[in-house]
Amino acid sequence: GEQPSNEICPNQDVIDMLEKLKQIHDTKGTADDKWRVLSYNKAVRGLRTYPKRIGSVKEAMQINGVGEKTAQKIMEIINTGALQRIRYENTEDVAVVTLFQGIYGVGPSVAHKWYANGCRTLDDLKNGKFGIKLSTAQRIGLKFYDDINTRMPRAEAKEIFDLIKPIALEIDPKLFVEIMGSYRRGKADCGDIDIMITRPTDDGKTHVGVLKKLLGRCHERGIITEDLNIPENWSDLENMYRGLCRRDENSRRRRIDFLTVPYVHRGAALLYYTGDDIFNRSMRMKANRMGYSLNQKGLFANVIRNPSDRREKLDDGTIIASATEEEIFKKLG
Ligand code: DCP
Ligand code: MG
Ligand code: MN
Repeated sequence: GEQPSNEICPNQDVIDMLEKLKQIHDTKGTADDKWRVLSYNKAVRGLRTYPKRIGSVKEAMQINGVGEKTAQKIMEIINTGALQRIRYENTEDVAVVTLFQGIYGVGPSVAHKWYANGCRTLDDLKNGKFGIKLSTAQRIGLKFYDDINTRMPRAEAKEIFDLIKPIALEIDPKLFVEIMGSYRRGKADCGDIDIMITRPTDDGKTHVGVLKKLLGRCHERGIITEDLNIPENWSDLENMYRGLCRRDENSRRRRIDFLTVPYVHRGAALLYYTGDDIFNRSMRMKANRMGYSLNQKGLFANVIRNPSDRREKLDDGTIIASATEEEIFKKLG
């Protein structure tokens, strides 16, 4: 389940320390760091449900997702109350780079580049110091830095969704409009609002054109306030839009994403965009173990991959489930 349990975790101090180390690796963002983030994620998952205080490296290694190196770190935390690795990894750039990565559209590489150029504060960026040029989206991200980095209560996500859904249905009553992401997982607060739009095609029509119209009307009504990423080709069945919205003039700005997909892919897309990312990874692994391949378009059989680079598909295979989540779950047993 997604919600934290009410029971007290006997290894909470260990989890907190590993999360801190994970955060540092996430900020550094090299390929190695990314692997470490994944591995600490797995370990923390296992630790959360482990019922008693860990007493040895050997015991720690029995926990799902905990390897030898992590087990040693766990015992270091338990025995000393600290983790030397955090001090070693927490170089002076980490705080600044973390700050910069809070700007919409800024990832580890840009944040490190700005740091290397001499930038240290958001004001340095606002004032164009050190010759740094911001993209339009980054400028908006900087302007609404606090709003964008504040999660909203799920009630507010619902209120905003309830404003937008009727506007969409006004445009076309046959639309399928669904809220996804953390809201659909039942989380108490949401980083953004993720909305899917699609439409059955049995009458020969599609949802093409709806998103552009909807965004226009939401802008007119002051619900959407800034665009961050606009689709390149409005005539595609599959589009992604990212922007900012607000419930009313007195509310904070909130991040909002719209996704349009072909109707036949809605189940796979719902599954993927509801997540979370760790759940998605396990689902893809489960599919792979059964000889299938799962992505946001569907579940595929007979995909042929390049043996020397598994990421490259030599044959897309045949789609065996995609319209509903139920059929995907069924095929995966
Ligand atoms: N997703 C994913 N891998 C990514 C990014 C996203 O699998 N790298 C999927 C799972 C997410 C979903 O897309 O749950 C929506 O992405 P969000 O970034 O909106 O994340 P959430 O809605 O889960 O959380 P938040 O409340 O922070 O928005
Ligand atoms: Mg979200
Ligand atoms: Mn999102």
